[in-house]
Amino acid sequence: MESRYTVKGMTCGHCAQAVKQEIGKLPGVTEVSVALDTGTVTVSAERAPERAAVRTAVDDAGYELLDD
Ligand SMILES: [Cu+2]
Repeated sequence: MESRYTVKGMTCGHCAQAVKQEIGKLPGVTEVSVALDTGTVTVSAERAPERAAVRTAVDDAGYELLDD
């Protein structure tokens, strides 16, 4: 299944890569894609990761998960 999040502060491919890498470490996540223009992060996973875990991953990458 897919979940979408909005992340603040990503400006380039390196930012996107950092976020992809951290979220990609979460259990069950199979794919992470980033749309830089909107800050939208789409996560494919066997089951949706806990929002708190996604928040921590985004924090670890150095960015901020926005509440929708
Ligand atoms: Cu960047």
